[in-house]
Amino acid sequence: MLSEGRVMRGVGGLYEVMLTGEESPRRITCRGRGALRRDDKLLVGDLCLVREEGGEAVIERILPRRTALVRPPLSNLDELFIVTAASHPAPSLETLDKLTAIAVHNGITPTLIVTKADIDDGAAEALAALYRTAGFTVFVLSPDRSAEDLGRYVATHVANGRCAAFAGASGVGKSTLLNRLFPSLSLVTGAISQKIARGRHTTRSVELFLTPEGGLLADTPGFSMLDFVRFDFFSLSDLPATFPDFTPELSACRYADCTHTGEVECGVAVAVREGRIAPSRHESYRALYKILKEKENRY
Ligand SMILES: Nc1nc2c(ncn2[C@@H]2O[C@H](COP(=O)(O)OP(=O)(O)OP(=O)(O)O)[C@@H](O)[C@H]2O)c(=O)[nH]1
Ligand SMILES: [Mg+2]
Ligand SMILES: [Zn+2]
Repeated sequence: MLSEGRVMRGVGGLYEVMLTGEESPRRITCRGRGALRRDDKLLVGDLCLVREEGGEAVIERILPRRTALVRPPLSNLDELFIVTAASHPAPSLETLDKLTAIAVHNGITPTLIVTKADIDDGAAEALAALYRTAGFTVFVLSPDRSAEDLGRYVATHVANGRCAAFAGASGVGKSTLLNRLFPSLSLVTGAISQKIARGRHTTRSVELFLTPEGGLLADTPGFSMLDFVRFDFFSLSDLPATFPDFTPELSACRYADCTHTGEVECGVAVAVREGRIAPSRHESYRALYKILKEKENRY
């Protein structure tokens, strides 16, 4: 008999699956059948069919995925919490813009969390203002600020089988924040290096947790780079729609085939001049345009 479950974590070729078809969720350790055994075939978040036989559990099949991300490697996400520190480590606006773009492209709602406002309150508020202007929901946190608003947001948006992840650079405080929201998790956290002001990759693997509201939430290892040359996150023609703050400005472009990278009478450029779009958003867009254009020319 096959039972339906969800892959909660992968450990050395084995997978922890939460069986969902039963009255109370049960966790079992499974191996993947045949070709599914290869590391990149199964993703945390996958819904799958499991066969239990003679004391052994085998994942027979992956059910169709709604979404699948390579960074962080997770499937079926509904929400992506993009975590950045106000300082230590310094935020990378380009990485934030790439992550929001990837989420938007996949139909995943991106939400920004700015941590470490205690280290640089001004930087935290400036970052929050920038991304609120771009239309995203932003939470600003520090040890001395209440996490109640974020807790409420998570309780309502990550419930009843909806799936979310915390993602962002190493050392920004993803695990610290998850522990604060869900004290029973007791995730390991680590100090950032004094010398290079960077995290030390304390969290090593992606793992999903069940929330009290029946949602699924993942802690993920930090990453510093989203390599659009190496990975096909999306193509050049998809790019404009991944910057939703540009959309209302595009009707003002003089040319129907405007690339929004420097044409005269470009709606995006006008919006930057008039303060509706942050210059950094336009810079990130242009950087992505250049990479995707070169990539398109190469193939
Ligand atoms: N001052 C300050 N320190 C914080 C805050 N949030 C987290 N930290 C510290 O930052 C360090 C890194 O926190 P982690 O939670 O391990 O960071 P992470 O994002 O999970 O890092 P990886 O697992 O490596 O991806 C720890 O020493 C935390 O105590 C904050 O709001 N303010
Ligand atoms: Mg961590
Ligand atoms: Zn334009």
